[in-house]
Amino acid sequence: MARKFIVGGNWKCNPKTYKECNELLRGWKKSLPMVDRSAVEVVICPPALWLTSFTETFEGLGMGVCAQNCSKTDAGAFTGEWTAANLVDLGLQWTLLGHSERRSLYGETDEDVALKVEKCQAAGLNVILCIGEKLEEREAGKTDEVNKRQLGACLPKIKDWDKVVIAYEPVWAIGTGKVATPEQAEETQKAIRAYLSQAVSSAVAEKVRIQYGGSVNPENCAELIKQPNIDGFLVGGASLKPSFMDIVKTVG
Ligand code: G2H
Repeated sequence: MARKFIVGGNWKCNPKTYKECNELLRGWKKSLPMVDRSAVEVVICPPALWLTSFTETFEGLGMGVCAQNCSKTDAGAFTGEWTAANLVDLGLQWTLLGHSERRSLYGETDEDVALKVEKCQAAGLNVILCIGEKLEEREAGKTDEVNKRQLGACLPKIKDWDKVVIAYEPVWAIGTGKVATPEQAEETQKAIRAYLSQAVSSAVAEKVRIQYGGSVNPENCAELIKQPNIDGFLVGGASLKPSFMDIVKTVG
């Protein structure tokens, strides 16, 4: 069965005001009739404070709402955290996990990410699981090794693969304007799929969707999406612009 494309808009800690969010959404509404949403699933990841403010608007636009993170614990004395079950209780269906900014700026380890995956699986929450190598790791020929390590830590926790999307995001391409070439992204994503085939099963490898993320924009997305192992994108900076819809249209 063909994999349905999926595009995520990761707003990170943006925009600066609620008003700007509304303006962005108003602009997107105008482009909507042009988008074939049967061909592409779209999920938007606003900052946590606004997750529920826009649920109706996003749903009206045919888009899912996605948190950017969740706790590795259950409820308890964990100031500043929210659980996978909290997200489900609010009617949300998605969260990102393991984004490289969480790993590098907030010290999240492979084990932390695996625990979070476990909580999301238990709560029935869909996960976009981010993995990817740093520049020095790519230059040392360790790209596949890093991806296998980050993904491998999570494999024992995943029982329901229908609730997992993988986002391959080379760290050197994130927010730098330096996008991976279609050949680089395809080669790496093909290797991720081959690893899943060997470590889990060929059926899982065949059905799991793998996004590419890192400086995707309306100009470079058309060539990337032609690659057989690229099933969509996780878009950061370009998802804060009206032209994000051009990416969605290109994919769909
Ligand atoms: C990678 C990506 C979104 P950007 O972080 O997850 O951001 O498209 O700005 O590189």
